[in-house]
Amino acid sequence: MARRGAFVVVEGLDRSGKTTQTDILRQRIQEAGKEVACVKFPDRSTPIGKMIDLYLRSQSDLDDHVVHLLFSANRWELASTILSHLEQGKLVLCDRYAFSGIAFSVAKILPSQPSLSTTIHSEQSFGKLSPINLTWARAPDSALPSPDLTLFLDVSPEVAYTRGGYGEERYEKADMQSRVRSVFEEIGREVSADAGEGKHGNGKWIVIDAGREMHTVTEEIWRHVQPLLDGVESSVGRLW
Ligand code: T5A
Ligand code: NA
Repeated sequence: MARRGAFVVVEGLDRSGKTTQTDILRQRIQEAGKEVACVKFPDRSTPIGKMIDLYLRSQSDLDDHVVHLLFSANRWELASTILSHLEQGKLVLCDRYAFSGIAFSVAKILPSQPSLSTTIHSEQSFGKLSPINLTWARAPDSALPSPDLTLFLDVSPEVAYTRGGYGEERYEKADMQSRVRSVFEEIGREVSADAGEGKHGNGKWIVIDAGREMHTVTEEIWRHVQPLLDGVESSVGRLW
């Protein structure tokens, strides 16, 4: 079987440097003579992406469940494009993916000092509508192409706060960011546990300390991506 391209996702908190690092990585991959296709979520250019953009800029208000489904639909809009790039042997580099979808939606319901594992798995309802828990949040992204590698750019909300532009959009508040970080940690533990048990479903999860100098972060990312430049033998997995 011909080798397909690798699917690499870059995740992290707001201002962790995802876009900066994916741009550098794209150039490096091209300099290495390999084909690369870049995607970014949310993709604000599609009709659904435009609704998300209005919401993020606080120009519209939407129910949390609705927003969650829009973010997921935005990924489904590009799912077949991602698959065809991979089949053509291109490495797909993706700035945020379903992990962001879960982390941000679930973080909204967490108390500031979360007793995380009970809260995010809880089915209980304390309002008119059930709050978004991990099980519900995962469902709409189920069966999307799963990444071979997710690089989680970890940065403390305090460091992120000092970086340009922080504070302009809906979720860019320190308490929200630390809750998002907790959910990402939980997701990372689960993905790593699955990989450890030999379930390849959701690929590998690597935490990168993104609070360091830009070029140090770049070099560490490159060490993980370089082995994937010649593609992957196995077929593309599906999420969860
Ligand atoms: N969201 C997203 C959901 O709720 N559900 C979903 O399903 C998805 C996909 C918008 C929001 O949507 C939420 C999450 C977000 O809150 P976005 O469009 O990706 O998501 O957000 P952006 O505003 O484009 O990007 P971020 O804020 O996440 O920033 P990046 O891409 O992480 O950071 P970047 O590269 O733009 O860098 C930020 C600044 O830091 C500097 C850069 O020069 C820049 O000024 N910087 C560094 N400075 C010092 N040291 C380093 N190592 C640095 N790296 C970068
Ligand atoms: Na970005």
